[in-house]
Amino acid sequence: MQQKLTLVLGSKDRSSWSLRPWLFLRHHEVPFEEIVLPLGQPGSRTRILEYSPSGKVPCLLHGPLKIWESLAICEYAAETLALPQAWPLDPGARALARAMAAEMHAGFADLRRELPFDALRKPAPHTPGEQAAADIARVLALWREARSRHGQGGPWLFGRFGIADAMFAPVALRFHAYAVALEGPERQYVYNLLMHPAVQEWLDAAASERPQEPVAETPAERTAEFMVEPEPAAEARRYVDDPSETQESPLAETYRDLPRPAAMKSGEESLADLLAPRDPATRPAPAPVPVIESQAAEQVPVDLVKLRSFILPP
Ligand SMILES: N[C@@H](CCC(=O)N[C@@H](CS)C(=O)NCC(=O)O)C(=O)O
Repeated sequence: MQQKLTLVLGSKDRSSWSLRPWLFLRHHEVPFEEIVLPLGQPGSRTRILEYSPSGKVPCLLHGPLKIWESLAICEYAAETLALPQAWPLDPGARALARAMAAEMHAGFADLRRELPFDALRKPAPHTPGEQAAADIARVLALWREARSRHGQGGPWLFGRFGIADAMFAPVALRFHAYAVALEGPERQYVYNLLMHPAVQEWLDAAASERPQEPVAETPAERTAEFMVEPEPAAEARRYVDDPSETQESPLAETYRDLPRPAAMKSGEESLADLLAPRDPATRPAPAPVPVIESQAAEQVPVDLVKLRSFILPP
C-alpha cells in the first residue's frame, strides 16, 4: 500500500524553514501534497499543532509518521526515496556537507534576526551589525570552501544538488533580498539558486499568497542584478522574458561592471542544461512514494565499497 506524502508548510513569503524540504523534494520531482498554513496570526499555533507536534513548520506527514524539523525531513526523504547524492559520497565531502547543514540549522542567529526572511522584499541594502556581518562572512566562506574543494561535478555546493543546498537556499534568498555584496563563486551560487525553477515557483507562489499587496518584484527584476554582459544563454533566462526590462533596473547598472560568472568547465552539468525544460517524453518517472515496511537496505545511496574502506582499517 502506498502512502502519500504531505508537507505542511508556513506561508511561502515568510517561512524560510519550509523552503528547505519543499525545494529538496521539488528538485527531485517527488510527488507530494502541500498544506500551507499562515504564520503569525491568532489561530496559527493551534492550526500548526493539528499536524506538527513541535508547533512549528515544516512537518512531513507520511502514513502514521509525522516528521518535523527541516533537516530530518530532508534526511527521511533521501533515505526512503533513495534520492541520488543527497549527501556527497566521498567521506570527507560528506562530513563537510553535514557539518555545514548542521551549522546552518543551528546557527547564524544574528543574521536571521537582522535579515528576516521575506521572499517578496524588493532587494535593498542593509548594513549589518558586527555579529550579523560575521555570520554573513562565515556563510560565504563555507560556500567558497565547498565549491572550490568539492563543486567540480556541477553548479551546487558539492557538485550535484543535495541537502546542503536545500539548507542554504533561504539564506541565499536573504542575501539577494538585502543586496549583500557578493562576488565570484558566491555570487554565481546565489544566482544559480535564484534561477532554480523550483525557487522561482516558490517565489511566484509567495507573491500569489499576498495578492492584496503589490508584488515586490517581477520575475525579471528578481535576477536583474545578475544580468551582466554578455547575457546568459536563452535557457538560463527562462524567467527573464524581457531583457530591456532588466536593463532599466538600477541594480543592473550597479552590477554591469562585474565579470560574467565563470562558465562551467566542460563535462560539468551546465546551468543551461540544468534549467532547460525537459521533454516530457524523456522526463524520468517521478520517484514512487515508498512503502515504509518494504524499504530495502540497498535503496540507501551509499557507496558500500567506499564506506567499507572508510570504516575498516587498511
Ligand atoms: N528548526 C525548525 C524550525 C522551524 C520553525 O521555526 N518554523 C517557524 C516558521 S519558519 C514556525 O513554525 N513558527 C511558528 C509560528 O510562527 O507560529 C526546522 O528546521 O524545521
